[in-house]
Amino acid sequence: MTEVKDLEALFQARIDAEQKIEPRDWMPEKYRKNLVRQVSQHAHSEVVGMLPEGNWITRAPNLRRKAILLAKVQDEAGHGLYLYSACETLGVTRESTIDDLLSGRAKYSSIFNYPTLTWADIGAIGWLVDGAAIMNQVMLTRTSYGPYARAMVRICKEESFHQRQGYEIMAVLSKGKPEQKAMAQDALNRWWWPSLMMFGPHDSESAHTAESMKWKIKRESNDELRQKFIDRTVQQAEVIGLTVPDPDLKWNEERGHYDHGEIDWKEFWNVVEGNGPCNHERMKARITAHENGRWVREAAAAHASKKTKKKQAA
Ligand code: BYC
Repeated sequence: MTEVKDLEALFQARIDAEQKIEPRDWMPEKYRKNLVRQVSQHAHSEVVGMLPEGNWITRAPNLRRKAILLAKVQDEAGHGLYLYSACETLGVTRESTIDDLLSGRAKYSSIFNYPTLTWADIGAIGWLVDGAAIMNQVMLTRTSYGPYARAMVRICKEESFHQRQGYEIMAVLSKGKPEQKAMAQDALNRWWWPSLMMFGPHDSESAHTAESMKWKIKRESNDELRQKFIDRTVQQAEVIGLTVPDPDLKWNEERGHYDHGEIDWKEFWNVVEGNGPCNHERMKARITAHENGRWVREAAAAHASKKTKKKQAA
């Protein structure tokens, strides 16, 4: 009989040879659990992520903006669905995964616990939040687990459109009246630091990075991705005449990167632990939506069982 140690060595050899791991392949239990953790948190983030922007659908400034925002929010729902499906291929049911979110056991991205106070926040979310998301997710199109990698290909195409539409909102506001430019700057001021927190703790504090990199679940570390995001976004801010709210931000010729100020990790962990400005509101909205959808799930299940019975009788 093959020993677990041998199976693990074979598994690692497949990862090193860039072969994709598929649902029926043998995998170490820790690999499976790590993926369920990351993919389910990712799915929850997509679904909870609909709430801050959904808040502005009825107040979009014109029909064009409203249609774009509606489409974007629907895209996020779709991303959640692909990711819940990818999770199911790892042997967990969708019901139990969603239950973990609604009972508060599961995490979702800290960023969605901040409020959207003005229309410029919709621009800032697209530009910064989707911008940070795509920076992190492009590497996930090459993640070692097949169903997750394939889901990420489509998600990234859509996120890239989201990022562009957010940047365009910010560009238009920045060229507008002084009040509009001030609104765009205020949104950048409030979303900048929370966006940097999306990448997670520093590598030295990150519980999962080393193992996830060994298994090629992640291909770049939290700090590497955060740095890439800063380098790219600072230049985009300059182009539209906005100022990144970090007095320590400075181009470092030697490193070929921007140096930046320290992130407030106390604020980050406070939000992750459920005490951010909107944590309670977000959970309440998800629980209400789940309750309101109960009759749809029951009707769909009844219809499916009626169809199965008909087939069996035939
Ligand atoms: N917020 O060991 P670490 C989107 C947790 S949605 C909350 O570095 P890892 C979008 C982490 O879970 C964007 N918790 O973890 C949707 C861990 O706790 P546990 C979401 C965070 O997994 C709508 C602990 O801290 N993107 O695109 O190696 C509109 C230690 O962290 C956060 C994804 O989910 C955080 N920000 O690295 C617009 C991408 N950061 O699990 C946009 C997939 C860390 O031990 N996920 N934690 O209890 C990943 O790439 C990785 O999971 C992370 C963290 C980079 C986020």
